[in-house]
Amino acid sequence: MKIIKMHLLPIKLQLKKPFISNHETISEREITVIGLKNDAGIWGYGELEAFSAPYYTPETQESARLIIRKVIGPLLKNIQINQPEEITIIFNNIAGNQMAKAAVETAIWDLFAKTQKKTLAELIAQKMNTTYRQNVPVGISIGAKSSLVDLKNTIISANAQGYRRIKIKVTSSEELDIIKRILQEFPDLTFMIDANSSFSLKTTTKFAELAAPNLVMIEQPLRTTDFVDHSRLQSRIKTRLCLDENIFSLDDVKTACMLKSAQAINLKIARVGGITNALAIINFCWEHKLLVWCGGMLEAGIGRATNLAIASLTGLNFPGDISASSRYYFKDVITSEFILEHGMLSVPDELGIGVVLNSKYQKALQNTVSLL
Ligand code: OSB
Ligand code: MG
Repeated sequence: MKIIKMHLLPIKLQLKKPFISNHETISEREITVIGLKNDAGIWGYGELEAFSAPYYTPETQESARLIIRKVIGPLLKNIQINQPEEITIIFNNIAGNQMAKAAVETAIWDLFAKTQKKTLAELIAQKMNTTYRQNVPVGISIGAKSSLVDLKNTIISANAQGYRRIKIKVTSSEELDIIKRILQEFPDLTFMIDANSSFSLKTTTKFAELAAPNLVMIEQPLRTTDFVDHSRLQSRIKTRLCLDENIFSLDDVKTACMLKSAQAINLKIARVGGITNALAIINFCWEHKLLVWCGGMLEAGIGRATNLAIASLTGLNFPGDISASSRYYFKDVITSEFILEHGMLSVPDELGIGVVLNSKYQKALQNTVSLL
């Protein structure tokens, strides 16, 4: 197929509650919807997941849109694409800018799935020589809280809603005392903590005391560029470490594996430059006994649908950070809603990503000028 049109629509969504991590507090989520039209008249959609400011990763919504307009768009012009993987080979010539690449690449996967009259979940499972699950068990990520009472209530509510695993953000060593109490008070729930790079090797002295059967991993305790100190820390504690901010590519996963920096990988399609790279990472992790699972970054409906398609893979069994649509936003960009039932979200059965942009945004997208 050939891509004949590319439209970008920046959108701002108000969060129900500010989401607090060590990097920043997000009250308003800016995303960009990417619409690609192919030569058969089919539309594919992607979501640009960079944040507005460069704290979690170096890219921003503005920088990524610029790269899409100036670098990625021209690369798409007049080329014949026979398989979605071909585009990754071309995009991998661009250094960094993984989220810009992923926004366009995921839209191309959506196009291919629709062309082959498959759901994206079906196409991905087929590429991986496996099957997919119609209902996907999911977990929740809870932003940092100012009080123990607030944190406890949020945990009780998340559990009542059915989430299979609860991730709690931590930003300082003092908060680990609170986590220790939580682990003791809720022995039957499955927890993990995410430090978003807020510790140094020196401030991790309390980590060893946290070891408990209901704490399944500690995500990204140390600096975003570090593999060596993570390895030292992992060798000192029983609890598995998981890397998030460090992982932009399969090479990063190989580094983590060789250095034993972690035993788990939080995989985000956007952060690794798209679905093709994500699948290569999953294969590597499965071969090397690293626990790999699908992370999230406050996605709107298109990104959530894309995550769910990959999370549905049989074998990717650890519950991902994929909440119900109602968790973050008052109003989503798509016409349908992902509803949590028995701690699971169901994979849409319409073709491709299986969700549709609502009419307001569909019109607005069509009214933008094509960048091709
Ligand atoms: O560290 O996994 C993270 C959100 C934004 C940026 C980074 C992270 C997160 C989350 C939320 O933890 C996951 C989600 O529910 O989308
Ligand atoms: Mg994280």
